[in-house]
Order: sequence, then C-alpha cells, then structure tokens
Amino acid sequence: MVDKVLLRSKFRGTLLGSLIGDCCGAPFEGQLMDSGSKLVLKKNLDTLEGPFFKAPYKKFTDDTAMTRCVANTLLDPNGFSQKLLAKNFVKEYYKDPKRGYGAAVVDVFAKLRMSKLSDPLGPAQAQFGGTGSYGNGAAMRVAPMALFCVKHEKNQLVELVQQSSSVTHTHILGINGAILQALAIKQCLLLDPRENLNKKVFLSSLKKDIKELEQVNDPDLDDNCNAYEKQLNAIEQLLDGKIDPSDENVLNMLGHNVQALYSVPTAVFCFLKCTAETLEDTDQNSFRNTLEYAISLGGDTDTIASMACAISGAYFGSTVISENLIRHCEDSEGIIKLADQLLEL
Ligand code: R7I
Ligand code: MG
Ligand code: MG
Repeated sequence: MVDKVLLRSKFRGTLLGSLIGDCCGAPFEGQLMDSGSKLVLKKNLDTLEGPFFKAPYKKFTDDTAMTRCVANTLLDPNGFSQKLLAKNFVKEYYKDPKRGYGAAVVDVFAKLRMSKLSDPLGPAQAQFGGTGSYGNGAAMRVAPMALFCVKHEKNQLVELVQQSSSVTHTHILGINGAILQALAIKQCLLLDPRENLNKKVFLSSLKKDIKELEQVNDPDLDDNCNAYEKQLNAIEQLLDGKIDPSDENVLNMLGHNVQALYSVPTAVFCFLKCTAETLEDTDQNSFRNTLEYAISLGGDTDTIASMACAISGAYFGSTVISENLIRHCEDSEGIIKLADQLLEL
C-alpha cells in the first residue's frame, strides 16, 4: 500500500532522481568510459555525497530545463495545452539557451517563436525532412506527466505523453520512448519498496503495454513495428543471465546514444540491474548504484542517468537519496517544490 507520506516521498524521488542524474551525468556526456574514467566518476559521486561545499555546483542541462517546463505547464491554472507547453519551452530556451540542447530541436524553438506559436505542432513535424525527431528529448522530460497521471488510467497517461511529445518529437520512436519511460515511472510509483520487486512482472507489464502501442495494421510496411518490444526482450535476457550483462553486451544490445530507442530501454535496464529483487538493507545503495552505473555506460550520460534515476526515485522515494547529493545540484529546492505541487493537484 502506498500511503500519502510514501507518495510524497516518491514524487520528490522521481523529480530529484531526474535532476541528479542530469547534473551528475552531464560532465561525462559523450564520453566512452574506460576504467580510469569510472574511477573519476566514483570519486566524483563520493565527494558529492560528502559534506556540502558551494563549488563546484552541479548545473543541470536541457533535460531538467524542459522537465521544469512540463511540470509548470501541468500546474498552470488554465491547465495543460500543447500551445502553452510550446510557449514555455520557447521562453525557457531563449532565456537560457546554453543548456546543451539537442542540435536539431533548437530549430523547432526558432520556428515556434517566429510563427508566434500559430501552429504549435508544425515545426516538430517538419524536422528531419518530415519524419520528425527520434531523439530522446521527449522521454527525458516526461517524469512530471507520470506524477500528474498517477491516479489516472494508463491510456490517459499515454495520450497526454503523445500530446506533449509532439510539440518537439513526432517520430513514433521518439513518442513511444517517452511513453515507455512514463509507464516505467508510473508502475514504480504504485509499488511499495517495502515489498519485494518482481522484475519479471515489472517487465511483462511494460511489454504488454508496448506491444499494444506498437501494433500496426501491416508489419511488413513498418520497420519500427516491434522496436521497443525487442529492446524489452533484450533487457530480459541481460537480467536473467542468458546473456552476460557486460558493458559491451549492454551497449551492443541496448545502446547509449541520443536516440530514444537506444537510451530509454537502457535506463529501464539500469534501474532493474541495480535494484535487488528481495528486500535488503542495500536499498540505500540501489539509487546511488543506479546513478553510477548509468553514467559508467558513457554516451548520453546525463539523459540515461536522469531517466534511470527518475525510475529509481519513483520506486524508492526521496528518503534513500543522499541529502548532500541533493543539495549539490542546481535548484533542488525548486524541484522539490514542483513535486509537492504536483502531488497537491
Ligand atoms: O531529442 P532532443 O531533444 O535531444 C536530447 C539530447 C539529450 O541527450 C540531451 O541531454 C541533449 O544533449 O540532447 O533533440 P533532437 O535534436 O531532436 O535530437 C537529438 C539528435 O538525435 C539530433 O540532433 C540528431 O543527431 C539525432 N536525430 C536524428 N538523426 C537523424 N534522423 C534525431 N532524430 C533524427 C532523425 O530522424
Ligand atoms: Mg542534457
Ligand atoms: Mg543527454
């Protein structure tokens, strides 16, 4: 049973996880991690979990900037709309453009601004010659949607995520990646971390939902018709020991780049790999292990760590997260406030 106290902690854990993964992963974005870099990472995180010091203050990137926009749009007194979300993204980007945004999404912001938001979906649809972006930008910012829909039916969450993704990402892989991330968070919000975590059941539920989403009329005409289902099968094989979960195998099978298909399933895997199935006193370490492991895979480290830690935080709640680590991240107080406001909705 998830009571209000636990739910508050889970809401905070979700958004803090998202922030912390982004802030701690950002310095390693784009790197291939050798054993030396992994040692630097470990020391780096140990220092951040130690006593508070002002500098170096861990800055967040576009992942958090856009997550805050999604949360604020949901909290708007007039309610969520695609136009308002587009406006909030544009305002945020032009206020603070140096946050490491995706190379192509900034064209969407420019067109939205130039056209005065007359067609909030047009610029995203025009990306990449009309196919839309399959980057992980819609998935990386989706956490507040899962919080908002915690008590709603699953298909309401799916619809809302489709709408919010389409403002920047209209490619089916970009949208379905965001839905997978949202569904993983929603499932974790409803699980009691004081009970055992059944990873098989967790994955089967995701697979069932993804299969429904990926159902198309004619599979022969659609290359992406079971793309995420395949990735979830790969997670299963890596978890049950059928395939050695070495970094090499994980990267080859799941990936670690900016494409949603090759990063969202990786984040789900990081959470499952680093969380024990049976209750252990190592729960305190699961969140930190998820953070460190996700970054240690290299590639799109800020985004994969952000998504993995959002899932872990949704499962465990904020009480397992080091307070020093939280305080070392930019705007952690603002993020906690947003989580509490979303809970009050
Ligand atoms: O998806 P998006 O918001 O980027 C998010 C990433 C995260 O890692 C952030 O931390 C930040 O670093 O960026 O932004 P997009 O520009 O839409 O997509 C990201 C990149 O994916 C693009 O710049 C392209 O390199 C690639 N990409 C594509 N390439 C070819 N064809 C996305 N869609 C396509 C495509 O259809
Ligand atoms: Mg980023
Ligand atoms: Mg990134």
